[in-house]
Amino acid sequence: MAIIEAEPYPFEFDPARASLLIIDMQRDFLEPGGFGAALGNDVLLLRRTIAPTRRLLEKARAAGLCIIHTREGHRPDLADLPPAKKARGKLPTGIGDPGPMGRILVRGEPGHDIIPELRPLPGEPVVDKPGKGAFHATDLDAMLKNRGITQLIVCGVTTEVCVNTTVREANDRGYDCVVVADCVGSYFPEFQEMGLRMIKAQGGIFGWVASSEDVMTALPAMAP
Ligand code: TIU
Repeated sequence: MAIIEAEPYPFEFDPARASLLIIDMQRDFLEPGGFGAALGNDVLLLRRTIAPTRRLLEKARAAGLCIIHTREGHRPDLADLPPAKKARGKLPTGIGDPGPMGRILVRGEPGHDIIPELRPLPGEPVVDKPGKGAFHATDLDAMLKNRGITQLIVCGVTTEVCVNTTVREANDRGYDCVVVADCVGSYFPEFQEMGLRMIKAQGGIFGWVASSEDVMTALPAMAP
């Protein structure tokens, strides 16, 4: 057991029962021309998460931590795309439509891929999710339970959408979540701040918030 310095109070970290969960670090959210941009956002705001997440990912790999990646997206036939999600925003170019990185948020298209800086290694599960929460309509819960995992160290985008939704789903399923403040990003600075405050308020109503430095300090040293 190790301690992660975190808010609202130190987190008792058990690396053998923990997973690093990296949410939706996809080209469609972090590069120009994808879904994030179609929604009117400046994707550059998310890119500050890439370097610290890469450092944390490398350290977590070296420590032997379970790593799980997620991607938001839909089947090429869009059969799993709720009409309400497709219609939302009345976008001229929306989910399933052609964009500069292929069809937006469609599995198998270049924009749906995880950014090259954080590419999963063979053996690291990638969970394809049709919703904002990573537990909705996926096998993530079974994967975690099968590995005996009860603690999630959470990175990814965006803080107030897929990260918060996933943390809330995890919390209701009995997982302890630590959200890594500099490894989650929002297109909106005020949502970044409030998205983190909502997690750690009221004694950690949804979980903990820590810096990547503090998580890395608590990770065990590389096995010989
Ligand atoms: N729009 C936005 O902020 N996020 C999403 O649509 N998906 C995720 O957060 N992954």
